[in-house]
Amino acid sequence: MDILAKITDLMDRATEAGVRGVAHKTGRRSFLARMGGGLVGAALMPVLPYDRTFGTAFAATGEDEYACDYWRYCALDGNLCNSCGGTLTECPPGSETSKVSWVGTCRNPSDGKDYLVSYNDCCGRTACDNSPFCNQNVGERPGYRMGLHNDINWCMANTSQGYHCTVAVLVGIAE
Ligand code: ABN
Repeated sequence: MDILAKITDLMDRATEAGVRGVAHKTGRRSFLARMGGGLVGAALMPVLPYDRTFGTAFAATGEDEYACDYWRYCALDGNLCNSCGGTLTECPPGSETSKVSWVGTCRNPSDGKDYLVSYNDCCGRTACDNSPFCNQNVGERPGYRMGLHNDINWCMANTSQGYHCTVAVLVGIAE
């Protein structure tokens, strides 16, 4: 075989290997596999949770979870933990959740439903001064109506009773 024939043979082999590689990647089986994956993904799409209001519920109500008039705080008497290094539902570092709490019923303006909200105080630190002291009283009654009054330090049953702030945890839908 002369040198020209050898070069041609080499080029033939390289081309064949390349074409086989492409055929393998874009072959019928891999096409069907990708189609199958796509179909399963498309079938699952409707059951995945997502904000079906596309953010308009929040925009429409203008709710601000750092303000005392946020719907979930309708019966919250205390400092907002999300302004004190915690979140809406979690105590700031160094404080612990109260063992007892006050439960209010608040209407969520974005779906019109009434929710049970547990107001737990966060205990074991001095009062947080980075938040306004909120005093919202939907459904609350004067102090002589035991159990219906929210102006109480709920850290009373904890070892460390210093009051820091209050979280608002959704615990159910009111029937
Ligand atoms: N639940 C908050 C709180 C703490 C101390 C006094 C009144 C209210």
